[in-house]
Amino acid sequence: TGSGYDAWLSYPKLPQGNLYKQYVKWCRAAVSVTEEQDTVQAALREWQRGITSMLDIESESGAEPAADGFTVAFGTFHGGNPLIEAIFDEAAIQAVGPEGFAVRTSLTHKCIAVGASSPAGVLYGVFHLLRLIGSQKEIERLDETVNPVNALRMINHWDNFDGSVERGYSGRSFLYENNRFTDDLDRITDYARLMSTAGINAIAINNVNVHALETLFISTYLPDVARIADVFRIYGIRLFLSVNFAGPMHEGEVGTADPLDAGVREWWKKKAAEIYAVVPDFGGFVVKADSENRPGPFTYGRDHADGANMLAEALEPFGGIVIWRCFVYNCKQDWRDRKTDRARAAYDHFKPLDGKFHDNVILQIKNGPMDFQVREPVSPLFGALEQTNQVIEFQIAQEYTGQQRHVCYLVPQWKEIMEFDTLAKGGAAPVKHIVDGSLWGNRFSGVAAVSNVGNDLNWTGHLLAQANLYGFGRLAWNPELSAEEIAAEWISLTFGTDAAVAGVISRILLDSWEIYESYTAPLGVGWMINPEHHYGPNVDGYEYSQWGTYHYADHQGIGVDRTVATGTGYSAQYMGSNAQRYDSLEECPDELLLFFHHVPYTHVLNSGKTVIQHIYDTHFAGAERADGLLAAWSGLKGSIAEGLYAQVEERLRGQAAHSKEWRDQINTYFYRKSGIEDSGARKIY
Ligand code: GCW
Repeated sequence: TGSGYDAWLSYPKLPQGNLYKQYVKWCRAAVSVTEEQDTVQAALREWQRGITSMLDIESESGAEPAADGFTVAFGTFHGGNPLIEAIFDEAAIQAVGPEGFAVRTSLTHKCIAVGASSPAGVLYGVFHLLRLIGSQKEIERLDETVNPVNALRMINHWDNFDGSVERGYSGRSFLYENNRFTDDLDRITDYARLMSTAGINAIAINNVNVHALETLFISTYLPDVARIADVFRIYGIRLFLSVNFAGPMHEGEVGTADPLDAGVREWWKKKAAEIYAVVPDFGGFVVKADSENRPGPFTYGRDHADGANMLAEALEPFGGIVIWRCFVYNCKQDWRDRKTDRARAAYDHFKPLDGKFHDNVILQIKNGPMDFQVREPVSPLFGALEQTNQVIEFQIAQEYTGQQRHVCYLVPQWKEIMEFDTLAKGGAAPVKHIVDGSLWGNRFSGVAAVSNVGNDLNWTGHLLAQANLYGFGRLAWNPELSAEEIAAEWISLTFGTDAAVAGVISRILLDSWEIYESYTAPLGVGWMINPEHHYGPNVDGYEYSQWGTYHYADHQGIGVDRTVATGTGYSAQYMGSNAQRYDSLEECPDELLLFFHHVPYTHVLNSGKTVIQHIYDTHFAGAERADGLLAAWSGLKGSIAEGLYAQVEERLRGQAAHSKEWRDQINTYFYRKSGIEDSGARKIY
């Protein structure tokens, strides 16, 4: 305790009181579990761990019920547990989907029962009950059926075999070290516990940039992969691998990677068979092709459908899927070229291929058209693909949002994106209904995100970044949960149920994205960061590079003209009134103004301020509010475990200082460029 290692499974002791008595009454003595199945047994262990820690009582499986007869039971509906079979009738069972569960307090049977169709559902249900107890909810009248909204709830690791983590901000990999798989399966088990209790059911264990040795994960290293899959399986998680599109050429086995070449197709089919021989529930492949110098079908004059379908054919007999990323753009641009627009790229590449993909291919689309900036519009591909499976890709790793040194609770951002109405099918088509498959009736769909974990003792470097990891899983499970509810859950599971403590931490989390945005990138412009490592302010850091990442600031104005009349025409990739709104200088929302328009510094925003004054004001205010985060946290000293307190204090102190550097770099740059004074006459260096 105090390290943060247990995260949302730390099960803080609950205060004595009426609820405590209620919990003890039901949970003491026996728990009825009759199935030996691994996942059900894992659920039992979690249950015992949870109530022992929260309530200070032991509960044995199979022991006699308490003298007064109260008990808890869990299992699958047809798993042979008489209590489960007695409590759930056919109608209740019908309402539970493959991964869902029902939880019911039966006064007749004096039993709280968790029933599910599958062992994984039992695990989710048991954790649900633990969460209810951990957040001090009544359990005497439970009658709920809970099913995940999204079928695929996936984590993508960007871990490399050498132990480094691309865009990793919490130490090194806990999967690999020095080109070997880890022997520490205990940590992998704890990781799987964390992920499954957050609702995750799929994990790709290696970086989408597949280097030489990682190319061999589907051959030489398969036995190691299988060991990890064995651990994940217990927790209802399917393992995926990122693969190298040029894999067939790698060991000189085939002279090409052309997806239409018979030898190449055979090679992948053989690989698939070999994989499924040792990992029978293998999830499938994640593919980054023709993207940032990775190999792909373009080399052979083929398109992405040719590439993805070839892999899909190899996996189909085994029930595997291909997750094909849409992060495809020209990364060798010249900044003088104002026609090429990276924001357009995913849509331009993939919209014409709609309907051409096999039905076990899923396109994975980043939430925005650029790259996980603190503010971007929603990718216009959402809504545009009517006949293609798709998942949205978020980034839990805070590459552009403070790198887990600054607090930035991202759930509110993800919520906003999920709620965005694409206007597909003529309206009321929010992103959440596209990615859950309901709008177009897709075979596969869901939500994926780049992980933020590493081998730091607290997993995420910044303790508060655990809220993003937990929050992603919860939101993937149920996009209707609010950012506030998710924060409250995470806080009580991590710190306990003291209301004053919860109030402070919740405020910090909920304000943090806005604060980070205000002292970093103004009005949707993005990219004002140091090249390569992407940490810290550098207004022209990416201005003259080849990556397509420009703000075009000069002495007169700033912003990217993406309008139809005079710009790149990107705004027309949206549907209906969205296209008009973004295209219009007057109607474009302030926070995205510079994403869509190039304007003079004196342009007046909808807020009534000029662009330049907005830049000054938000940067002064943001840096001040960063001090406020530290001050708020300092008030918790003595009220939470010292170890947890201290590690966050250290980060918030760093953030407060670094926010001043952001403020000053940005304000000075624009003051010098524009020559316009701050109306508040504050200090600009
Ligand atoms: O944002 C960029 C990152 C790369 C990453 C790439 C991607 C894995 O800076 O590090 O590569 O996105 O998503 O493929």
